[in-house]
Amino acid sequence: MMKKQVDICSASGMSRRDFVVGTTAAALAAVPLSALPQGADGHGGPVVVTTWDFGPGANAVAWPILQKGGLAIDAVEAAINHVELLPDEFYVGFGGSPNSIGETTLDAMIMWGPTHDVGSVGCLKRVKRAISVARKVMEKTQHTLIVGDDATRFAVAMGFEETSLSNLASQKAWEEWIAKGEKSTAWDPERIGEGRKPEGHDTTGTMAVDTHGNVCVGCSTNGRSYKLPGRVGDSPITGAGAYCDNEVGAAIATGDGDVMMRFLPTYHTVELMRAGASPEEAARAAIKRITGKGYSFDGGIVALNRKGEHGAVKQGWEDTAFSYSVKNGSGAEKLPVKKA
Ligand code: SD4
Repeated sequence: MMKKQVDICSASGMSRRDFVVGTTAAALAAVPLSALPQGADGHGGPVVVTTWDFGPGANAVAWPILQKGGLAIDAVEAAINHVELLPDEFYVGFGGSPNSIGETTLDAMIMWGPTHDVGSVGCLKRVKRAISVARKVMEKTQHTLIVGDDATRFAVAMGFEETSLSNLASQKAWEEWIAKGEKSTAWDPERIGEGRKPEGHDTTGTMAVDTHGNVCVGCSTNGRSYKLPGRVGDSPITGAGAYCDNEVGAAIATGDGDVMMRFLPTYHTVELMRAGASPEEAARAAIKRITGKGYSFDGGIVALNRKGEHGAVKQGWEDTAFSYSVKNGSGAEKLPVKKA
């Protein structure tokens, strides 16, 4: 059985540099990495793309890592950590939207293109940097997904601090919601057609191609507000919340994960790009697959191919300005997302 990569490259005593050359640029393996021109195999790195309004800040954290020739996985983790630790961000990381009993729990996933390796955590409790715990699952275990209190125990064993994820904002939101005396939208059994939309949610998702042509994607969220305890959304599910293939590119989903995860839309998007679709065309087709079954939902898909082309579409979110941000060698932009 294949051993999980330890810290990506140390499993077989390779240096990180050897690992990157050996796994992602096999045809150029005899060439020292430092001698590789950027985009030697036609890839568009370095480039980084992040969802929602935290995109510019997250990309600004990832960019120096990519620019110096660092690995996409380090850039993606740093970008997502940045959002997870923002004190005022309500839908990602600590102090965010609570579940129906007032607890904030986190879902996160990281996927590393060169080895097609994944680490995820679902319903992670009392640990702040969910994406980094997910990376430990990937690097230190043979598993792909660890959930709940056991994910917390794993994180603590890996050296993460156990701490409350509540703050005044999350407590206040929960108290106000309880005071309204309404049942959570999470109790609505049917999402086909017009139903009550899930209350607030966002996911930070970052994908990058590094100077060596390695593709990586990651995402992190505290899921939907007032979810039932134990609920795990689409974000830590491979091909649902995020997906990448080193030969093709990556995609990230955000929105109503309870519906979207039924269609593995990021896997679908990447496979359509493999077949020749542009990122926007692929994302649109993946969204249309969901609406084609009669679902009315709010959500979006952002895609990046390994050439560095990007695109996104959204469904619903009539009053919500969904955007994504891109940083590459030509500059930085924040782009509004069109309807599918
Ligand atoms: C979830 N997809 O847990 C996430 C939340 C999200 O925009 O991305 N909302 O369902």
